[in-house]
Amino acid sequence: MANINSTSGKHRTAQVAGAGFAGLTAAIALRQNGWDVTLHEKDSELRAFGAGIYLWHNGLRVLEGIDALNDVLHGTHTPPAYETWMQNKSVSKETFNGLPWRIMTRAHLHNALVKRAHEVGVKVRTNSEAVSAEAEGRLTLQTGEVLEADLIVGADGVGSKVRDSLGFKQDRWVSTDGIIRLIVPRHKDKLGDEANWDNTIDMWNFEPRVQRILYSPCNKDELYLGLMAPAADPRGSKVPLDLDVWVEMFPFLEPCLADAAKLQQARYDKYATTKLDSWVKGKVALVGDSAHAMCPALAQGAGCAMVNAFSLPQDLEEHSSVEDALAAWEKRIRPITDHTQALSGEYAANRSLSKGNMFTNEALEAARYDPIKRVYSWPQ
Ligand code: FAD
Ligand code: 5PR
Repeated sequence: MANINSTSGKHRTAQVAGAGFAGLTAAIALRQNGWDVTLHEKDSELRAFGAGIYLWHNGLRVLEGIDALNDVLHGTHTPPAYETWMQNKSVSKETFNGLPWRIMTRAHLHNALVKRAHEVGVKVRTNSEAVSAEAEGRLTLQTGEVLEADLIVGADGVGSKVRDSLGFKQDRWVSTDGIIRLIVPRHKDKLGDEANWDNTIDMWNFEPRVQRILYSPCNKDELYLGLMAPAADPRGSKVPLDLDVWVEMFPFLEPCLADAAKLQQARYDKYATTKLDSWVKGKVALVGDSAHAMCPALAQGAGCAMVNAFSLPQDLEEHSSVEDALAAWEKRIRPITDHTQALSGEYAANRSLSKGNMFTNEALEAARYDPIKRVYSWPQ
């Protein structure tokens, strides 16, 4: 088996920093390929932050590859269409040629990954914060403990300490539009009959002010709301919600908005983008937002992160040295992420999704990729 270190005959070891979608996927995929994996989470427990998430064919295929798909599909939703409205009028209904996609709560996806990590034998350490890494294969924890491994994975998110300790050249920027993300009860029976409330509905308004709601049903009970307004708009960006300003623009969503306004822990977040000269240094690989945080317009940040994480053991199987494997991995898989990050950033900057019908073949590039077969497998 290629995952047995030929010099010592022992299982190769990986230390993974960060138990978000990227770190969990990397840990499970490596473990499934025979690696001895320890996953470090700085928090006191493994839990998901944020509200809802879209996964497309690429991310769903990763879940299939790590044997977590059936668990995830139960209790999630594929809308009949992805609809776009401008000033309350429908401008497009997209169905992506049958390309699989799915909406779920972040907690649901995270729970399924945590369950799978335990099943395959990933060793999980909570209250374990990584502070730095070295290219030779060392991870240093906040406690001062230094761990040596054949592979270090920095999956510690947009503020990555692993990344920053290694001195990559980085470009980082933050958007002018931001978003409040919440899960609320669906209240489907109270929403009137002006829409198919099982659809995704991306509701844009430019008049009398810029305000948008991305309406995303996650299952029969839970609704993911993304409430977008420019950071410069004090009422639109206020948390907890300024109920009047949202109900005035979206009166038909009042039952859901009233519940949303009760959520005291709501946050307004701007979009962060990070672009690095390289994702790899020696035996250290960066995966997920630590390497490539992107605007969410194409809903592919986690999808790309999961594909990249799942791809790591594939390239590690094909090269005798970890250093060569990581260089090959970045060369092979990175172009999809770079392209998606660029187009997502362009869409966000120009508010392009408001035009409708923007999920072109190009925009769906990342979604069409099949990480198991390692080819674009859609349209079939
Ligand atoms: P994180 O989720 O940030 O996880 C990092 C983990 O590491 C956390 O658990 C953290 O506590 C831990 N940690 C941090 N520092 C350390 C440390 N030093 N040591 C140990 N542990 C540490 N993507 C999609 O695919 N679909 C979508 O629909 C979608 N919608 C989005 C909507 C918005 C508004 C935004 C902003 C993003 C969206 N994304 C979406 C992107 C997606 O959320 C991220 O790309 C993804 O969650 C990144 O996962 P990650 O594991 O890299 O990072
Ligand atoms: N799509 C999704 C999303 O969550 C956001 C956007 C697009 C699924 C942000 O919440 O355009 O900002 C977007």
